[in-house]
Amino acid sequence: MRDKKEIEAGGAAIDVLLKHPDVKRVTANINPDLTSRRTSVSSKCKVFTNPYTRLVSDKNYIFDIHPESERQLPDIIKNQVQKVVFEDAPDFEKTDFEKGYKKKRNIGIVFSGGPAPGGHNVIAGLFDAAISTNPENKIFGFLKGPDGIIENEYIEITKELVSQYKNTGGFSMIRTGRTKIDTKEKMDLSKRNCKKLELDALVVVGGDDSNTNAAFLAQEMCKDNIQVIGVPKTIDGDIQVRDLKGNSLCAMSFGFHTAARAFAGSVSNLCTDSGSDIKYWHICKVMGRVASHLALEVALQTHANVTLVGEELADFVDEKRIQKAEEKGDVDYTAYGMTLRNLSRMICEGIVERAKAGKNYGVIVIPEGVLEFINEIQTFIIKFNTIIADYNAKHDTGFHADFSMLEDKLRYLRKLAQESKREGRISVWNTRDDELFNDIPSFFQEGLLMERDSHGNFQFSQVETDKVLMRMVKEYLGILKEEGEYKLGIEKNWYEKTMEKGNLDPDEYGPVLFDNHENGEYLLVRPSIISLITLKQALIDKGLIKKDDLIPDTVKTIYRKSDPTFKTQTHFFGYDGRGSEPTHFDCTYTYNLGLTVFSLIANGATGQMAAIKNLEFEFDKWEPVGIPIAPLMHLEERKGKMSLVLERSVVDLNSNAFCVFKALRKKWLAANSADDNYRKPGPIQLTGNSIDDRPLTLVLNAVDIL
Ligand code: FBP
Repeated sequence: MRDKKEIEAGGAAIDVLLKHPDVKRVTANINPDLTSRRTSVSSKCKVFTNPYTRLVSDKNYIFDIHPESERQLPDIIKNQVQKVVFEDAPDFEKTDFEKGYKKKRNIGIVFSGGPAPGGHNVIAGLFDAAISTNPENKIFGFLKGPDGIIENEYIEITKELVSQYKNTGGFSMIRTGRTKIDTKEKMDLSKRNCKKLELDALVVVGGDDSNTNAAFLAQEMCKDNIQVIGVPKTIDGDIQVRDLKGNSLCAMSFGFHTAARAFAGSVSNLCTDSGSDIKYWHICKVMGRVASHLALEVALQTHANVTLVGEELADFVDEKRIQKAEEKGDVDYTAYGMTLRNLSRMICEGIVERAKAGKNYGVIVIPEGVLEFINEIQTFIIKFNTIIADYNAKHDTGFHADFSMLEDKLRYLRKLAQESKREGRISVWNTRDDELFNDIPSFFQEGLLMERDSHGNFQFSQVETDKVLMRMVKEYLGILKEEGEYKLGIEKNWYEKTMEKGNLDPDEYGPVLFDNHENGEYLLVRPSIISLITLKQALIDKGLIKKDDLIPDTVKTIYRKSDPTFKTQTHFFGYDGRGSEPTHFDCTYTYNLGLTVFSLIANGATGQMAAIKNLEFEFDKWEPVGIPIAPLMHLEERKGKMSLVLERSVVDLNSNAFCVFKALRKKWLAANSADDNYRKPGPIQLTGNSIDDRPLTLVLNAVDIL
């Protein structure tokens, strides 16, 4: 054994230690798991086993085309769904088609928006297809997102790079960014740089905003013969495409499965911890800027006790408030949606029910974007988007630069409200808005007023939604305690044993202490007993002790046990899942997306989004397609004005996945003496039993019971 001091002092011994093969092996960046990931070969859809593919337009898919889309995207609006098929003509290789297919191409690719596991495999698939078709083809990766196109920053993708990053998570190979190419100047620079690189095609791997960008780039670069192809990326799962008849063309964006599985893994571990230590409620906020697809999938994967689904909350109508208002003859039907107060009460119901069954612990899943579906908050978000956009349109410096402190922002809002009152005009911000907003805790006010992202989206991930909600939950639980409603059920056996140990008769005290002494498995202290004082009074009233006696210690112990403390641990799952190593599903999906991209390019498509149809079924049913982007667009409020954007897909409350969740959530709440129903999704791996896993949401939605 070497002298420890010698090692710590950085003497000669440390060099010897660092050179030891075991030390080298365990401190290397590369481990066996990474090596096997990098070398794992993805299966190809059958059509890609052929050297060439063709595109066949399918007129059966129809979309509800927005007139604004027709006006702004005239050259790509008539695009149709294209199926990738293989050519089997015997003299095929001698045709012009082959020459066109094999011609030397330069293709640029860019990642745009948040990372999503599987992106590297899109590049790998595109690279492999391009090089195997013509070894002279070149793929260029624009660096750090759309800024790379605007600033002409790129690298050439090589075989070595592809092997280094294949099947690994993140977008580290070329990085990503959120810049939007939304001005003439940025568009001109992009076009100039694509031409400088002699690009035949540009591939935009991104979410709804980035595919919107892809459509505008396709329109703009049509005349220059530069094709633009989009790829549906986002862990949020909100790029899902169906035609007007409900036919699914893209059941899920890539990255969703991995992120959901990563979140579910952590949430499931917390379920285990919570059920072991039985003292915490774990509050798990999971990413998903708007839609609650990730939260729903995590619920299906883990059976957490309570999961909120934003889309369901948006559907909520407060009938009681409507009735009260009707009685007063004062009904404003737009003002009876879900409020933060309603929501906190709904959460409390679950907590109180479980407590009655002796369970003062559990796991709650909250979607990051839940506020978007809360009527009162959404109104604030929309109003602020408009106020900030109006201000920025008139000032060189911008709203956030001019009003850096919350106080400054509030003062500006107050000024707007007072102006509108003084001038007696309808304004986006009036004194009532100001009053309501001033009731909100300041950290939350700050969150609602913070800077929007480059696409004008409200940055939900930066707001401590969970903190806001939990503060309200705690407050309401306090009220319920005062009302004697929030009590921890006492196990009958434990009660009897404890009383006998304290030489007291459980049957004598039981009816005085508990509501359900006769038949309860978990005994509930009477609602009128809410303190030691009220406890003593109850014992005196029933003659169990005298006025001057003390409450027996055993009875005090039992009472204290029935008085729950609501202890929480909050967690945010988002960036971790975005950076996770992709699942087998996402690896295969994205590699085939890359192959599809090349087929679309080699066959002259532009303004299309590469997709794989039938993802919800087994791999041999997967069908690569090109989906026209322009017909999927509609008008939405962005940065305070209506803009043409790709429509996001939110959770369908009639889908099988949601209906199953709704039917089983009482079981998963497990507010009874039985065990919890937690499910363990297992680790993310490329091999093993789970390799055929796909999102449970997709599996359920594909079940046909008719
Ligand atoms: P994309 O839509 O670009 O895929 O990003 C989605 C997302 O991961 C959301 O879930 C989250 O709200 C947001 O990115 C976080 O953004 P940022 O990386 O800017 O913090």
